[in-house]
Order: sequence, then structure tokens, then C-alpha cells
Amino acid sequence: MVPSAPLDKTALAQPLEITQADLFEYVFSDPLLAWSFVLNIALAGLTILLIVYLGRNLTDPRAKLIAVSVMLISVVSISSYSGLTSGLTLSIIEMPAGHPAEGMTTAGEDGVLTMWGRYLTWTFSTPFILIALGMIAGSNMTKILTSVAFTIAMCVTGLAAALTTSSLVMRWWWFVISSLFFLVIVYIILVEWSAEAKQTGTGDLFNTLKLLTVIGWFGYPILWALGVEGFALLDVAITSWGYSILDIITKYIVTALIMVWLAKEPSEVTAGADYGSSLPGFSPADD
Ligand code: RET
Repeated sequence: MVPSAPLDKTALAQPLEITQADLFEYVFSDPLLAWSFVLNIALAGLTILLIVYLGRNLTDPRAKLIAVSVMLISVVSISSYSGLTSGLTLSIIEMPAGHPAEGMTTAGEDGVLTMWGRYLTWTFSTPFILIALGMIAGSNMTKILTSVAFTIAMCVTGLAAALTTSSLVMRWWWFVISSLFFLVIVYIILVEWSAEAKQTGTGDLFNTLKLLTVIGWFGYPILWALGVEGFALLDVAITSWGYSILDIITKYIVTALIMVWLAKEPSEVTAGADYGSSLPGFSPADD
């Protein structure tokens, strides 16, 4: 008989620690949740191919910059959803006292599944949406960079709202701060860029993009509030589908509309071969 290993009593006293592998398994044990991630990886990939195809004949550097900007939205998206699918950017987090999801367990662990990777990666994807929109409107660096800075601030404070476990009031305080930053962006899009787009001659396209963007972006804080992070009225898989559907509208549909229009290199967005040149009057060769 093989002698059995001595029992490690200290190991029994340890609390259960959830691993990344457990989270990976958890995602795929819920097909609805898994599909909300995997579908977006596929759509982001297809969107990149569409951009390459529609942008293949672009020559103007300013038009190309818009194309690169929309491509980066999907580049970030593939990385974001890969992080969620693998469990790398998911955590089980215990909600503070008084939170409706207080005391809930997930995969045998105290807490709820938090998709914090979403809030983190929006920090990198939303700036590229705003750079593309601002350039289509014909706006200036000041307004474009202001919108980029505020979207980064909005996403980072949104991440703080999701990860704060000390106090319910502090979670909602972060939510309020993030929402104030969001209103700055809404103002820039609805007031400043709408007026500029009319002058630039891109008013028609900008109107459609503006509606999809502003209505779509309002969906995110609403979902946050209704989902497990906020009032916990929606379960995790439904919340995740909500975000995935909003992503389809605000990223891939917006990108497709921009690229179909940009492919013809409309004179309203082109700026000539020396646009952005680091040497005055010098136009870099197009290989
Ligand atoms: C949070 C919660 C805190 C309050 C507000 C939010 C807004 C999020 C938005 C996200 C937009 C994301 C997009 C991603 C595309 O890749 C962080 C949910 C106001 C507007 C467009």
C-alpha cells in the first residue's frame, strides 16, 4: 500500500481563492456570457478587414488618419474582448454593505462577476471614436484633445466606481463624477461639432453619427446603473449582452458608415499631401 501524504491542515484553513482558469471556465459554462464576448472579437476582426478593403485607395494623409483612427477602435476591441474571454480582466468582487448584490456568490466565491476590463479598455477605444468624429466635423486640436481627455477621465472614474468596495456612497460618487465628464463630451458633440460640421459641409453624415453616438453612449451609464454594479436589476450575462450590443452600434456601425463615406475621399475631409508633415512644405512619399 502506498502511504498517503500527510494532511496539510493549514491548507484547509485557507479561504477558497478563485483562479483565472476558474473564471475562464465560468465564462464558458454560461454560453450566453461567452457569446457576448466572442461575437465582438469576430465583429472587430471583420471591421478591420472592411477598413483595409474600403481604405485601400486612400491617398490623402488626413483621410488616412481618420481611417487609422477608426481602425484602432476595433484593434482595442479585439484586445478588450480577448481579455474578458480569457478571464484576465474579470474579477469576483464583494459589494459593500447596503448594495443590492451584497452577500451574492459567484462560482462558489463571495461576490459578483465584475467585467472591469470593459471600463479599462474604453479608456483606449473611446478616444479614437472622438478623434474620428472631431476630424469629420472639421474641429480643431483644442476641442478634439479636450474630448479625448474627458473620455479618458470618464472611463477611469467609471472603473473606480466598479472597483470600489469600501462604501456604497463612494461607488455612486464615482458614478456622478464620471457622468459629469460624460456631459462635457456630449456638449462638445451636440453643440460644438454639430455647428462645425455644418460649416465644413459634413453635416449630413455627422448628424447620423451624432445620433448613434450620443444615444448609444447614454446606454452605457444606464446599463451600469441597472446591472450588477448598480441596482442589480439585470443579471451579468444580460448586462454583458447590453454592452456588447451598444459596442456594435457605437463602434462597428459607426466605423462602417464612416468608411463607406471616406472611401471616396470627399473634399470636405482631405487636406493635401503635406498635411501633418514634420517638415514645412515637405510631402512624404507614399510607398
Ligand atoms: C460608465 C459608468 C459611470 C458613468 C458613466 C459611464 C459611461 C460610459 C460610456 C462608455 C462608452 C463606451 C464606448 C465604448 C466603445 O468602445 C463608465 C458606464 C457616464 C459612455 C463607446
